[in-house]
Parts: sequence; C-alpha cells; structure tokens
Amino acid sequence: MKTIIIAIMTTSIAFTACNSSNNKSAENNNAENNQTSTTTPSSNPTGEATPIKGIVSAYLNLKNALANDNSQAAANAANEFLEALNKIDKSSLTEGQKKVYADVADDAKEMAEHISKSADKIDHQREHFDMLSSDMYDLVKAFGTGQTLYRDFCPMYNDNKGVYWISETKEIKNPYLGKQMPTCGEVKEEIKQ
Ligand SMILES: [Cu+2]
Repeated sequence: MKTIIIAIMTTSIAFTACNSSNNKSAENNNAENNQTSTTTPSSNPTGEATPIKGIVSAYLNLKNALANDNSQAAANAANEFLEALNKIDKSSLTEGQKKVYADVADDAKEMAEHISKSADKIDHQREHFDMLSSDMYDLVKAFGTGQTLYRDFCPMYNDNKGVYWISETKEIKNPYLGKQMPTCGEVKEEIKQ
C-alpha cells in the first residue's frame, strides 16, 4: 500500500515538474522573442564626442515635450533641432557619414519644420515625429550617440501599425500617447555609445 501511495505521489510530482518545465520553456520562448538587441555603431568605436550631439539632445528634448503633452515645448525643441542640424560641420564627416547625412538630413529638416510650426497641433506634431524618429535612428547608427540610447516601440499608435522612437532612458515614456498612456511600449534595442 505504501509503495502504491509513493508511486502515485512520484507520478504527480513528475507531472507537476513536467508542467512547470513546459511553462518555463514557453516563458523562455516569449523572453527570446521580446529580447532586446544591443548594438554599437561601428563608425564611432572610440566613443569620441559625436558630431550629432546637439541633434540628439534637441531630439530628446522634443521627445520629452511630446511625452508631457507640451506642444509649445515640442515646437521650441524642433527649432533647437533645426539649429543643431545647420551647425553640423560636414567637412569633418567620414564618407559613410556623409552618405547617411545626405540621405536623411533634408527629410529630418522638413519634419522638424512642420513640428516647429504646429505648436497648437500636437497630433500633427506626433505624425511628423514618427518620421523624424526613423531619420534619427539612421543618424545615431551612422554617427554614434555619445551616450547609451534605446529604441522603443509602441504597438498601438497609428491604428495599431505601431511606431518607434529613440529614448535616453530605459523606462518607457511614450511620446505618441503622452499622459494618456505613458508606459505603453517596450525597449527593442539598446544602442551603445
Ligand atoms: Cu505637417
């Protein structure tokens, strides 16, 4: 009788263990799917001050203004962004950087101009911020960041098409949904300086 009870107990323990290991592997799979990748822009291995430092800082001010639903501050930061963009010394750039700059600078300028002129229309600013964020991503990948940055993703914005942005904090502060849903989103990539 004892043997039977022990056998039953062993079986149920085996079952429990099996279930929990199944759960674990499902969790592991999820964790792998959501894994954050880490990259170091190859063009700036020394970590010297990046020529786009001012642009990055203006972009982050803009991002934080939108996260705070502050349309006027976003417009001001967009002007700051335009000034920083104009100040770039193109002669100091490598051939590769020149190419990326030529590809995205005009578009980034156009987006920042729209944002700077839309101080009373935060929805419109956020539409342009979507495209500006994609330009920013190309720029930090080619120029280095001068600091660790994060590429974040919000799956809900734009009729659930989703949208990216660049942040200086690991903590999510959503610039597209603002105070309505401040923590919606996740870190998709860590970009080392
Ligand atoms: Cu516009």
